[in-house]
Amino acid sequence: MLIVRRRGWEIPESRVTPEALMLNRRALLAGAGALSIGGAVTARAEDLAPAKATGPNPKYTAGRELTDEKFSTTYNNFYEFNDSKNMWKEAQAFKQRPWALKIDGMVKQPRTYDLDDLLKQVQLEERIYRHRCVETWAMTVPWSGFALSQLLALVEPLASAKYVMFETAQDKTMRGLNAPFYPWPYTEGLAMDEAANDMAFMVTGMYGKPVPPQNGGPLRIALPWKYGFKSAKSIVKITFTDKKPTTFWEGIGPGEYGFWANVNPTVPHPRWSQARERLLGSNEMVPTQIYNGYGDFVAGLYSDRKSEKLFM
Ligand SMILES: Nc1nc2c(c(=O)[nH]1)N[C@H]1C(S)=C(S)[C@@H](COP(=O)(O)O)O[C@H]1N2
Ligand SMILES: [Mo]
Repeated sequence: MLIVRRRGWEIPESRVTPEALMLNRRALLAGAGALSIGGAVTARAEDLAPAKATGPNPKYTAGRELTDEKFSTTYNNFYEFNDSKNMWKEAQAFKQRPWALKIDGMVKQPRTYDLDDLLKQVQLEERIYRHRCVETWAMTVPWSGFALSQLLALVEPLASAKYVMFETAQDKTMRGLNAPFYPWPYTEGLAMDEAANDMAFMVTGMYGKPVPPQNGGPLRIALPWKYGFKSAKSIVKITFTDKKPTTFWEGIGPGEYGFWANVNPTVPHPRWSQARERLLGSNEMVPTQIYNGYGDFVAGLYSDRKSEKLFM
C-alpha cells in the first residue's frame, strides 16, 4: 500500500485561510484602538507589535482553521477561578499589571523580572498552534510570545538543573483557591531538554492582542504536543531543580494524569478514548494525532525515555 506521508503539522493541508488571518489583523487593529481610548485594559498591546509585523512563524502552520476567538476566550479551564468552562467573566477582575516573574532555584541569574522589562529583552513572534485538552476538546490559536529558550539564555540554568517548574499566581479574585482539596498553587513542569525545544512557547498575546486573563494572561506557556493541562497559565514563578517535581494534576490523580502527558490517540485515558477530538466552535470530531501532530519537532526528546509513561 502506498502511503503518502505528510509532515504532521501540514495535515490536512494548510486550511488556515488568508481570510482568517485578515480577520485577525482587523481584530488586532480594533483591539489596539480600544486600548488607547478606553485605557481600561492594562496589558500592553504595543508590546505585540513586532510579532504582528512579521506574521505567523511559517515553521508552525496548523493545517486547520483558526478557532474563532469568541469560542477560545469563553470556553476555558482555569480552576483557580472555578471549575466551570465559563469562568471568563469572573477572570475580568484579575489585574494583569504590574506583573512580577520570579526566577529561582538552580540558575546562575536568579532574579525577579517586571514583565514589561523582560519583554524588551526577547524577540516576540506569532505562532499558530493546535491545542488538545486531555478532556478531548481542541482549538487552533494564533499566540504571540517568545520561545522559552530565549528566557533560558537570559537566566542561565546550571548544568545540574534537570527540570523546570512553572507556578501560577494566587490572586484574591480567584475564588476556586478556596477549594481546599486542590494542592494549590497550580504547578507544572518540563524536563530541561523539553524546555529548550523551540516549540515551548511563552505566551503574552492571542489573536494579536494581549492574552486575556481567562486564557492565562499576562504570561502563560503553550506546549502544543502535550495535553493542555501542562500549559500553565498566569505564571509568576519559574524554578530550576534537579528533582522531578510532582505536578498539580499528577498530584490529584496520578493514575489519570502524568508528568509527560504527550498526546497519543492510541493511549486512552482510563475513563475515555483519546482517538478523536472536538474542535471548539464547529464541534466537528477529527482524529487526534500522536504528539498532536508535532512529532517531527519533538519525538526525538523521548527516544531515550521509552521506559517512562510518556502518554498520560
Ligand atoms: N493555572 C492553571 N493553568 C491551566 C489550567 C488551570 O486550571 N489552571 N488548566 C489547564 C488546562 S486543563 C487546559 S486545557 C488549558 C486551557 O487553556 P485555555 O483556557 O486557554 O483554553 O490551560 C491549562 N492551564
Ligand atoms: Mo485541559
